[in-house]
Amino acid sequence: MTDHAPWWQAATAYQIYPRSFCDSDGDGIGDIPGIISKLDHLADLGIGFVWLSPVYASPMADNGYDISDYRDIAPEFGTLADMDRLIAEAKARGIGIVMDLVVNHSSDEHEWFRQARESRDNPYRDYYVWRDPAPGGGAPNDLQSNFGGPAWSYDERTGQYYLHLFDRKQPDLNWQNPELRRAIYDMMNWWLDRGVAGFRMDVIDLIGKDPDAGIIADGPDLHPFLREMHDATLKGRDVVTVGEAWSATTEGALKYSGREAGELSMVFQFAHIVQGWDEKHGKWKPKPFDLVGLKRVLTEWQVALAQDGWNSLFWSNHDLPRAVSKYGDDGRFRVVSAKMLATVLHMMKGTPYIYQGEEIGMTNIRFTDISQFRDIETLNFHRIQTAAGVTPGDFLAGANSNGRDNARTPMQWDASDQAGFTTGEPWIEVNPNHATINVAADRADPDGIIAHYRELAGLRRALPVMRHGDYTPYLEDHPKLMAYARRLDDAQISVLANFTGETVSADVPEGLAVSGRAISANYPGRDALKGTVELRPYEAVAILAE
Ligand code: TEU
Repeated sequence: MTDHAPWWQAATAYQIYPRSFCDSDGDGIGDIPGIISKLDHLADLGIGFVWLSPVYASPMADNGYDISDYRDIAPEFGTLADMDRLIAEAKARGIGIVMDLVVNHSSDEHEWFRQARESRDNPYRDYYVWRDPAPGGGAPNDLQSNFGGPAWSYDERTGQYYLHLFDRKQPDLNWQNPELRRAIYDMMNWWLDRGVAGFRMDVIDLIGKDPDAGIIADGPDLHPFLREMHDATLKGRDVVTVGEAWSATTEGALKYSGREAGELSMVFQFAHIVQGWDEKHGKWKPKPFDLVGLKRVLTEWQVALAQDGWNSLFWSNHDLPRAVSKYGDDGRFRVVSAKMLATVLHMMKGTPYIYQGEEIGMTNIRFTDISQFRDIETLNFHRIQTAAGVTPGDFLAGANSNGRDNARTPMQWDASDQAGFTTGEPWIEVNPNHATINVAADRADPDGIIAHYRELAGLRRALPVMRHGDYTPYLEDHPKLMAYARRLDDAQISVLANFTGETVSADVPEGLAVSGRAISANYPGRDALKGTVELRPYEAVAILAE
């Protein structure tokens, strides 16, 4: 199995949010030429493939997750020629470009939807989900949008409601229509023929929905559609596919990513993230960090996908807060805790995803006024929460702790005015801490966070035990430490990490005990785990048995 394992199991992935990565022309918005100018940074990190958030033509209601033309590039990001150049330049550095495929919905400005809303008998009408008003008037049912408010909007002209599980500018596509499905597969093949290395599939667990029955995620047609898609597009191509699936269970993940499933390479699921959200108010209400709960979920997934299927490993993405602010310490112990999080995550089994800026320990931003936020989800919730009487202070606490703009402040390249992101006015504020937290400064430090990530990517390529070893957790009820071992044949890696800013002493459990070589560490001088150990603040060590 290890010999014939697919390339993406040895790869480290990197997510780029193009709007916030690098601006080449001074309009304050990141773009494709900007990305090309930074490919050496990714090559140096040892990245195998990039998940590129959407760059397609879009009115940008949701920063590109609302696509108006699947076969063109948004002018603020560049041109198709730029995209071809990005694919080629990345490939020359051994990096694949994975496109974000947003096909649960399109933009309301897509030609399909413009046509569809013309008349009830327009040939494109059935590309979207239309329903008559309820018998007494009003929406067909009480389905709610993920961005707040009803999931149905009324179309005056044709007298019906259309479904949108996100913003009203993001009408849901009707996957029940075989012509729509064919049009999507053709478009996917068009990109694959252009040389993309695969797709990250946005909210793919929603495409099999049955809105009349109130079934949204994991609908009855989900897996049949994915198998059909696979046969029509992916089959026989050596590409990677990552399905975003908030609803996935461990059992479900095997349906998507099992060897025989014929669907996707892996799912990108959020059980470990949601575990940290408030039961009632979700992410908008901060909840104290619970390491035991976090470990329980991580372990559950490591164990369930040990024999078959494949995990995505991540702390953060463009929808989530910054890892070091959420799970580490973004003050005094920022650098060591960023490295600790990297070691703990990358030593697990799966494909690790670095979200842009994580490799330099970028932090959440603290906004003090609603005018500073840009995200459509946050702005919608602000309206709803304000109407419901939530105080500005409580709103800000929630938005600053879990809001999506945290991940979207510009990439911090250097200490200059706008962090080297743009020569113009950035579309969202640069974090003031860029004066000290930036790529140039971190890179200049041989002990920097970048160096730590580079090392981890190299180890993943080099060590079969890191890619394919099984996973055994230790100290599962310990509230401050995380511990696990990976084993393959005679090889073993033992990982022990302190999630607090205090020194913690612990007795090393028998199975974890090891002596050998520290292959990933954030403090010098530990080459064994034995007897009683004292872990320094946020210390993490991975030891390869010798
Ligand atoms: O996100 C899916 C999604 O459900 C998010 O709205 C999520 O609930 C929220 O952000 C929690 O933090 C995907 C994309 O990743 C996101 O950027 C898009 O806005 C969304 O789909 C719609 O395309």
